[in-house]
Formats: sequence, structure tokens, C-alpha cells
Amino acid sequence: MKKRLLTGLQPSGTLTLGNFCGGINQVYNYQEQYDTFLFIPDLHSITVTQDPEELHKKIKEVVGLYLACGIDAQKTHIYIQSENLYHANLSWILECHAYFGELSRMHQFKEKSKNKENFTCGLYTYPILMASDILLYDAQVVPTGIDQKQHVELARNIAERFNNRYHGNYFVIPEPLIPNVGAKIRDLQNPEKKMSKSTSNPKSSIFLLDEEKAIRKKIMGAVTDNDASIKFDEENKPGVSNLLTIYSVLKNISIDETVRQFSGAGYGDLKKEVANVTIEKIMSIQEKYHEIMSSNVIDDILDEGRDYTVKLASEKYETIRKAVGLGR
Ligand code: AQP
Repeated sequence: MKKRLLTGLQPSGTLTLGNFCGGINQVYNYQEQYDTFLFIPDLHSITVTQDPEELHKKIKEVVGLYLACGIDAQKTHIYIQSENLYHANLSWILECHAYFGELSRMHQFKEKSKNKENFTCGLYTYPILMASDILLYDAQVVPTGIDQKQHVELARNIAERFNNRYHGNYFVIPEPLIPNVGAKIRDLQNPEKKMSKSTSNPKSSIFLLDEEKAIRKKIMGAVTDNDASIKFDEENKPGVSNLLTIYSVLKNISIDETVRQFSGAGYGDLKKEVANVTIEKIMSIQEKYHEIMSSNVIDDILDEGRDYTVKLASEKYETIRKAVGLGR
């Protein structure tokens, strides 16, 4: 039997090149090998304020982009988190088995709540909902960028704690699957940070629905350094290393090979080539995306995904509910 793999990308904005490299591209590469679950974590996206109409649109946009990036709905279960009530139900039970202290250590929460007077409780408990998403389906493998690794570790801790407390193998212990290259695509304007879809500076991120001209402009304007030598050194040369990483992922070649290809070149040449491969990739995604969005396939795929996963989730939830002693 194939191992089960699960991941999702929030509809909190248009997906970025970072989401592609750390998320969708991995699912694309693994969808033959694993029993694959790819969902739209819409409940996660309301941990920060969203415009309801915009969110509604983004949910289908994300599905369209999954398919346009090569995710095959015949092999992958694609579904919307909020259409399956068991995600939030199990999340509550897990919340009662997670500790305030461990949640307070989550980097993403610290980052997203920094300098804010007010943030939601959902932003704080987000990793427990993520644990629920994973544990509900006994997922063994969770492909993710480096930013979400800590959340998968929390899911493991909660699962182990639960299994020990109730003396059984109730939950499978999941493993994060981090790509060797592309686990952290960096912000083009501030390469210390990761690229994000909800950035306040559109020059920082390449969006999968950006126009060709905008992509070229953003890459040509990417922050590098004054050293003028093309080397892969994430600590001292994060901007240049980021461009090399993007090239390496999109060309599907190693970092060493990428560095070799650019030996003796200047930053301008590197940026031009990175812009070319990025445009080529994104334009081909967009061509498929527009075809998909003008067809009627999305609703059928989502209905099928919902029906399949609700059945699985209900069985798991019943087992967990009984283990805890809830209900009659
Ligand atoms: N910059 C990145 N480099 C590599 N992988 C990344 N991921 C996100 N950013 C990068 C991976 O994409 C998947 C989906 O992430 P998400 O949408 O659930 O949430 P996120 O990690 O919070 O992504 P964003 O783009 O930064 O969204 P916002 O701005 O809404 O917070 C995950 O596998 C993640 O690791």
C-alpha cells in the first residue's frame, strides 16, 4: 500500500514562487509515489482578516493553480477544509491535548504577531488546526517548506502524547518532507525573510499570476550584495543564493551545476536568466490555468474530494471521540 502524503496552501493571497517551490512542486513530484491529499486550508486563512468576497475567489484560484501546476485530480484528492467539519472538531480535541507553552514557541506565530497590538486567538492555535488536518487522515508524510517544519513537529508531539495517554496507536506519527533545494525562497527585497503571498510590498514576491513584465522587473530589481561574485552562500549572500535556488528548482538541476553554469557571469546576467526561466515556467502555468478556469471541472473535483475525505475523517473522528470518552 502507498504511504499517505498530505499538504495544503492557504488561499490568503495569490500563490507565490515560494509556495510553488516549497509546496506544489513537491506534490507534483511525489503524486505517483504516494496516496496524495492536497487541500485548500481556508479555515487557516481567516486567522488574519480576509475580505469575504476575495477569499471566496481565491479558493477556486488556488484549485485552478494546483491543476495548472500539474496536480492530477485522478491521483490526488483535492478538497476544501471548511467543507469537512471534522477538521475543526478534531482540532478542538487536540487543543485540549496541547500546551500553551509549546504553542508560544512557534516561530510563525511570533513573526506574524510581532509589533501587533491585536491578533486573533486563531493565529495562536493555527498549528493545532494544522495537526488536525494531518492526523485526521493518518498522513505519514507532509511536504513543506522550512517555515512549517516546526508545525509538523508539534503535530508529532501531540500525536505521541495522545497515543500514550489513551494507550493505543490512535494517530500515525507524521514526518515532514523538506526539499533539499527550495525550502525557503526568499523575499526579493529583503532576502533575510521568506517570500510570502501576503506581503505588503508586491516587489518582494513573484506571484503565479503575475504578468511577464512584472516578473522581469521584480527579478531585475532583486536585492543582492556588493561582492559581485556568484557563489552559493545563504548566510553571507542570501540574495544571490536565492536567485541561484530559483534557477536550480525551475531547471531541475543541482545548486552546484547552477553555480557552474554562471561561473564568470555578472549579477545582471544571472538575473536575466533567472527572469527568463521564471517567466517560461509561470507563463506555461498561466496558459493551463486560464483553460481550467474557463471549464467546469473544478466543482466536480471538489465534490469528489469532499465526499471521499468526509467519509475517512468521520471514521477517524469517531474513534478519537470514543477514546477520549465523549458522547454517549
Ligand atoms: N518562501 C517560501 N519558500 C518555500 N516554501 C514556502 N512555503 C511558503 N512560503 C515559502 C510553503 O508553501 C506551503 C503553503 O504555505 P501556506 O500557504 O500554508 O502558508 P505560509 O507558509 O504562511 O505561506 P505564505 O506564502 O507566507 O502565506 P501567508 O503570507 O498567507 O502567510 C507550505 O508548505 C510552506 O512551507
